[in-house]
Amino acid sequence: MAFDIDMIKKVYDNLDAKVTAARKVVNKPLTLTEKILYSHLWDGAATTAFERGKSYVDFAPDRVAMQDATAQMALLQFMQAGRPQVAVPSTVHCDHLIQAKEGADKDLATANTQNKEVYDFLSSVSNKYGLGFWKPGAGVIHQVVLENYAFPGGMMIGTDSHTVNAGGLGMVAIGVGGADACDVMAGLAWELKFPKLIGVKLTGKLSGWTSAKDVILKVAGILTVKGGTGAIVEYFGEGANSLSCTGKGTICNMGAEIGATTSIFGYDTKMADYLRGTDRADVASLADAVAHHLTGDEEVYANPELYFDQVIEINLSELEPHINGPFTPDLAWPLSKFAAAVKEGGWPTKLEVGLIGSCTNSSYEDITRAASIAQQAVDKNLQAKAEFTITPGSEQVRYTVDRDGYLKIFENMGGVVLANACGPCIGQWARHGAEKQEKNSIITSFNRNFAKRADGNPNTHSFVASPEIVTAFAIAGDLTFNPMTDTLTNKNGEQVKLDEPKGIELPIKGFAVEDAGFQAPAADGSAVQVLVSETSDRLQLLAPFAAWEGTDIKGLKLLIKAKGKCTTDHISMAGPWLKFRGHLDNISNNMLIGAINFFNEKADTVKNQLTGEYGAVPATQRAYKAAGIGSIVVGDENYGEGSSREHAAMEPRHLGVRAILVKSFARIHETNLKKQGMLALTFANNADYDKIQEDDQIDIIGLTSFAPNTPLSVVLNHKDGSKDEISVNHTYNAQQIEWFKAGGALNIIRASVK
Ligand code: MIC
Ligand code: SF4
Repeated sequence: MAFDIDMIKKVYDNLDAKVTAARKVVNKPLTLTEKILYSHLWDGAATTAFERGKSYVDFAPDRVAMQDATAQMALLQFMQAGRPQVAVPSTVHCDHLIQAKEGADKDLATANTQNKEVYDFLSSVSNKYGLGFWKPGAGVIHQVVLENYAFPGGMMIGTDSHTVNAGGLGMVAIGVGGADACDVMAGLAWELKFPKLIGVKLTGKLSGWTSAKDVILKVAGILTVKGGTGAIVEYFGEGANSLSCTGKGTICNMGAEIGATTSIFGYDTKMADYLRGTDRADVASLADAVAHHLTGDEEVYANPELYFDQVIEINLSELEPHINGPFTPDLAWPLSKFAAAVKEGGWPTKLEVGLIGSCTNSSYEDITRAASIAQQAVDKNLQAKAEFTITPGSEQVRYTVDRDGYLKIFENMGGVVLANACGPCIGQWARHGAEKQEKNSIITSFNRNFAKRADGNPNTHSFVASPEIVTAFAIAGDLTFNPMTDTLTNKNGEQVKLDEPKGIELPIKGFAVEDAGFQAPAADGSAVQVLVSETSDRLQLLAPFAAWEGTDIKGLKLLIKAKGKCTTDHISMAGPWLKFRGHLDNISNNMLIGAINFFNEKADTVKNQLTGEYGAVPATQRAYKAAGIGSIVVGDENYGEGSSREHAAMEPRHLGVRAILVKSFARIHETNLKKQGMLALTFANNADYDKIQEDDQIDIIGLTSFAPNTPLSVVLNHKDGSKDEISVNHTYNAQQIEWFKAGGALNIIRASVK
């Protein structure tokens, strides 16, 4: 930790000078977001006022966090960067690879055996290059980061889209692909388009059944899965100050679901309490001394419409609990309207499973509020009708809630406590009977609910809500139940009503833990060996991608024209595929298998233009690759929404796809494609999507004069001999064009090492 407190001191020591410099160039009152961004400029100099949504800016993040499923690729890239040690404090967290099946102990033991090779790899790379390593069972990255590393006014990048969770502790924390993390660990700048700013003013105060989760469920309904793209969401107002620090974390966490670059709250007493409660009184004192720089200027919050690009106001006193879904996190239903929506939508009313926990909702407060509902099941003689699981976010939270008797309460209600890991949230759920693909409903306190995500069954209707609402629904076993108004029949045949949840923000006796699961790196790691077996099917050293051939790219086959939602879960599915995250060739066998082919409305069935036959997407692409023919993928809006996994960009690159042409991209995915040397293009005219035909041969023209802000042309050579020429846009800046030419950003770093 010493390393950290020194780093935090340095950030705070420089803050005043940097904010003052920013004030001069921006020349108006500053939002919190601007203060943090300007104080983290690469080289430190705030020389110009950046244009929001336009200027590419180089930043110097304070730390890097990576989870096991993305760290493998990030570190395989870092190993090629030729650096002896990471340049900024960095950590690896083993959380995604643990499958939920029988309960915490057994599942953890199984994971340790099955993933041994990967854990050994991550632990030895961490040891060698100076990264902190959090062992399997220590908890989910974002909860562990909030408890140990996040600090107000800091900047962090992480190889996971929910890195944004640390905004709850006043940090600009942003999800990125592994290649970006590799750059920062190698001591290079990190580039981001200066974001737009959305202000959310919170008035009033939460009460009763409503919780912090409902704020973001409501915001998701307002902004939709695309509405936050390219923007940082800054929360403020008296309502914000009344929310617990972990509640703020929940709100920021799910900001990933509206595509926001990140979300943030200003430093306040709730954050100070949380820092002190998690053994960081030293950080709280340092933050107190610079508190005025750790929140937006008063003028900004008094007249937000003058300083933010968009302002939303939510009155917490009037906010209802929300339930979002199915299949998308932005379909927001206030509790009072949900039962009708379920009936109208024809969604299965019987609830099969309620799942609480995950990185989104695992705080002491969440657990105690949910437990106050679970206790009533016992006290009021109710039999929980649905199955119920709890995935604690960290060993520290698990140990503490166990000590304080809360896990017992869930067990008494019939709940199963799973390992401190992602588990069902990322499809690491050996759900009994899921293979039958029956239509069914589940409700979780997680953040994402895309088709197939939790259990691989496309017919599972997954809904997202707060832990206390999930618990109440699990007791009722019925999606049309409204705990605020309805009664339930207990074992004695009596009608009983659930009382409002009650929670405790921070443990009265303090947090405790026996073994948090942390392994510090060797002081000198130069002698540590990192071994990757050539015959491994889990790990594969990376071979450099080929550089651009220097000409326009012609004769590309259309691999797939994806229809509708195409998230990173559709492009590179998680669940059973997570085990191949360190082996590019093997994981490429899942490429786009979830995407729906526009021409036949089927998943994983595309026409092979060489044979005329229909086959799986990866196999078809491998056939093109074997024949030395490139291809192109066409997609719809917000392509690559969801996760930060760069596999969704590396797989097509590895298999020979040359370009992705879509109506619009999600931020992280677009950057990931650029980093890997792919062409990420958007239709200048969205209606041109309709011109793409199944047997098209496609040329990309203009590459020899590829330049920022200059569209390229795409020629569609149709089977009947006719042609369409369309204009396509891109957002490459000069540096990113160099990545494309070199065949990927890593090739440039590699060249600089030699
Ligand atoms: C997710 O929630 O989808 C994940 C799994 O945490 C991903 C990262 C990954 O794909 O490994 C994310 O959100 O970035
Ligand atoms: Fe893990 Fe789910 Fe959180 Fe992603 S969203 S980090 S899979 S718990």
